[in-house]
Amino acid sequence: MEQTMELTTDQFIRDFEQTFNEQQQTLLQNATPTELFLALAHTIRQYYTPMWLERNESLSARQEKIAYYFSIEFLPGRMLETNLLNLGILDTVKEGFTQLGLDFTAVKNAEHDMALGNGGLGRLAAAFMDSLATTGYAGFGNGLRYKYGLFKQRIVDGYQVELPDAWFGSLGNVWETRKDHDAVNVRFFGNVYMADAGEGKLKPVYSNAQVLRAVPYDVPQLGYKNGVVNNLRLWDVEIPEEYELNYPTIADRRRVEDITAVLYPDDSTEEGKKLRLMQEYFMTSAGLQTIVKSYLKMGLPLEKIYEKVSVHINDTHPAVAPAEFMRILIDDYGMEWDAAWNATTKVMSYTNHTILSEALEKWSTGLFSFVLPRVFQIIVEIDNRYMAQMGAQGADYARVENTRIVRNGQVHMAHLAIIGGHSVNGVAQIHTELLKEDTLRDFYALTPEKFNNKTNGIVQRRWTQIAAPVLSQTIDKWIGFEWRNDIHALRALNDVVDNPRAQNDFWEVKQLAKKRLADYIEETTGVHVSTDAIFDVQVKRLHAYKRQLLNVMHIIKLYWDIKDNPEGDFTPRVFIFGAKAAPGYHFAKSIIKVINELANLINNDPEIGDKLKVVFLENYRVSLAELIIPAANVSEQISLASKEASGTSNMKFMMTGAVTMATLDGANIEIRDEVGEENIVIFGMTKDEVYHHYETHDYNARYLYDTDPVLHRVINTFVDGTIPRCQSEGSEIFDALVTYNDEYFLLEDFQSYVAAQARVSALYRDRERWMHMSMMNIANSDKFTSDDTIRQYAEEIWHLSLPHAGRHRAA
Ligand code: 8GP
Repeated sequence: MEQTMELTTDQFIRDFEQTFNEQQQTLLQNATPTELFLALAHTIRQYYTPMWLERNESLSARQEKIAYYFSIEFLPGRMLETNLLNLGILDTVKEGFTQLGLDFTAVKNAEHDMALGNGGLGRLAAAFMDSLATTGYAGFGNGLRYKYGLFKQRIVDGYQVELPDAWFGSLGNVWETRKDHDAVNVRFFGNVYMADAGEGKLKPVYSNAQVLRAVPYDVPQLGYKNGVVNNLRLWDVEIPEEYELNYPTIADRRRVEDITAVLYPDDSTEEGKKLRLMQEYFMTSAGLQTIVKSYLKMGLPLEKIYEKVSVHINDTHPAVAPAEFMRILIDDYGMEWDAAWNATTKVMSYTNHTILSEALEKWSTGLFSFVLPRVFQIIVEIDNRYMAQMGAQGADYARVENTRIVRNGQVHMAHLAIIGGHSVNGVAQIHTELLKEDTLRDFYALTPEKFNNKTNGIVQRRWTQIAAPVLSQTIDKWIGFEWRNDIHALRALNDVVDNPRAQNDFWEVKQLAKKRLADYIEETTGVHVSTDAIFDVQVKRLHAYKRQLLNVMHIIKLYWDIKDNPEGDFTPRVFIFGAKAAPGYHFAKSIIKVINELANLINNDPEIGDKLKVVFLENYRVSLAELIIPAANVSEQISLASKEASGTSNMKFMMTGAVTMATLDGANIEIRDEVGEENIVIFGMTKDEVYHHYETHDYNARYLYDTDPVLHRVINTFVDGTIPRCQSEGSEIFDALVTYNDEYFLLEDFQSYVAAQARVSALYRDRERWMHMSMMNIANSDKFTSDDTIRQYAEEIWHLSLPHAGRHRAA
């Protein structure tokens, strides 16, 4: 139901000027974009604050069930435009700025991305926050208030250099509100023993524990034109006054502040591991403590907390939640074990985001029991009872053994999340199937009822109305405005995909977006790219399984094709990369170096000219994605089949009219099902073929290298000096591909990739055919709205009902 704020341009101008004058005490004309941004943000705060208060009051008055989404990452990017769009006043504000003679774009760009996340997982968490508010469900986020977001990437001499991302800077987070009254204490370390509590009960007694204060900062999450404001709660650490004497030096304090300093501190050392475990426990414990407190305010029995509360464990980082919840119920509120366990398993649910084993966190029992002694005791008890119960049910012994929480001196966090909850989901159909048949197969055999799939989604409003305003207007022109409120109305575009005038309009839209990106490329890299070329884009974290290197191998092949035959007929291409490599991931960084040196070689070769360009855009992040994605003709989604759990950028590219170059992996498969086989370009092995290689061990990369002359030449290019200044990186790549037998089967998929790319070139030259494909992608992208994904989570996992409309909702 649509409901926008009523705000005239004149009223906005008055409000804005008043806030500005109160805050900045200078003339509007003299203000920097940052000063204007701050004043605008504060104006908006005044608009949504009454809605926020009302939402909280109405949820507690009606005793609505609330789902809490626990995640170590949230990656909202910039919030200004989203907040304006969702309040329904984006156009009014833009108009107001025009009347004031101010540059809205400069002001919007003054906002620093809120980058409290790495990539897909964090962006999905942020998308879910938006969709929860938009669908109206009571779903709140729970995470950490990092002072530094994901590192800022600079490219120096072709190498990635990591700088701190001081997003918080001196301005702080303009959207947040500190909630002192909800602060709680969190305990680490020390010794715990059980003492007699009378009536035959025992209670834990702590000695020498470190007690830290967790203080929440709430960031409002606005629903799209519905007056709903949900809450993203980010925890910060402080030293409680009564313990200040324990931290006499600044260095002592810094060690505490480290808990909320950075996302994923380097965990290659024991100290680093300890810090990470502390972060995870800190946000989980603080969140759960306040959830129980606010539940009890309703005066309902604690045993029934699952009727009003769901806790979602986003990947394994908050997977200590079931044990901590047990601790709170038993130790802090005196509940019996069985009642507490019943409540816990009904409250908890878990999403897995990758089958890569490094993400299924494990802690050594030594470290875990040192940092969290009481929680460790509880985990051991959960584990023992699990064994006993499974034994009593006659479950297969080997399976039970494989699914234990404490095993071989390690605490398996995913196992705790699964045993301690009622739901496990993957993030695309193929991924969920793989969890069932491979990664978590023993769990699936023992408790199949817990497994379900929830294919990811994206906030389509951001990727069209905010990132691609001209595309949005063109959609309006052809099918009307309804799609802006009901994304499924976008399907009406199917009727015009073959209309030559519509095709022409959408072609022009893409050209404009390409021009915008081309200008940015020239400005930031000095490389001139022609918008007549195909813009072929791969933007995502750099990881071997995502196979940026396969893309590079194809580029090398094209390079040789042109060098061999400079006069040949060639469809020009611009290859655009954006990718951060994890700071400790050496091989990924070598790939970045090679891409940059290859780019230098190609971009400066006059014989190549505009036929081929390669660009690496540094510091890929949400706001840069908003510039890049709408400009793409080709979306590279080329992970080894089975490895990319879902992908979400694939959905954003599709929605803005790029054609996907895809392996049958993750959500690519579901994209194919929506657009039809002929409107996507598929290549490469299937997951079953990949698994066949795993089973038979028959893969021989060296044989392919030796027998395929094209491959041979391409791979030699890494080491024969053709690409200057990357000798050692080139040999690492050579070794990975040939000497160490090519873990991600690039050589096997190479020829099929090259053929698929040739098909793309031919298709692009047939503009009618290409525009048909491109528009089919836009027209059928509605399936991937995170609003629908979140509805499924709300209904099928969290069992929420839609809260009644508040005062701010239209009748
Ligand atoms: C990502 C998956 O790689 C991606 O396919 C998926 O779309 C996205 O999650 C959202 O579901 N996984 C991660 O970002 C991930 O596993 N990160 C953890 C290791 C930190």
